[in-house]
Amino acid sequence: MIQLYVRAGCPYCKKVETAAAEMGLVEGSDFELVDAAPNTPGREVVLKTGGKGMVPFLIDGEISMYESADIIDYLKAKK
Ligand SMILES: N[C@@H](CCC(=O)N[C@@H](CS)C(=O)NCC(=O)O)C(=O)O
Repeated sequence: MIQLYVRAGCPYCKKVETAAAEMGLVEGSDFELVDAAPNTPGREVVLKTGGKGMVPFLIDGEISMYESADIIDYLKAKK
């Protein structure tokens, strides 16, 4: 399943979450939200996979990306 790494208080994360909801995507069945606040296991995955401590971050199998606009485009295309 697509994993979307986010943290509380991140407007770019909220933008992606809102866009996903507007597309009709459902958390838990279409994608999984993972807390990637500093000092969490989710943040470790983001750093290890993408090399930067930045959210939102999407992982879908071998594909990963940081930019919220890219993530939204990816979700739209994949839908
Ligand atoms: N251009 C990026 C900006 C992402 C961004 O600035 N994210 C902030 C949080 S809103 C961030 O990761 N800051 C570092 C941190 O949270 O540790 C996008 O549109 O996704």
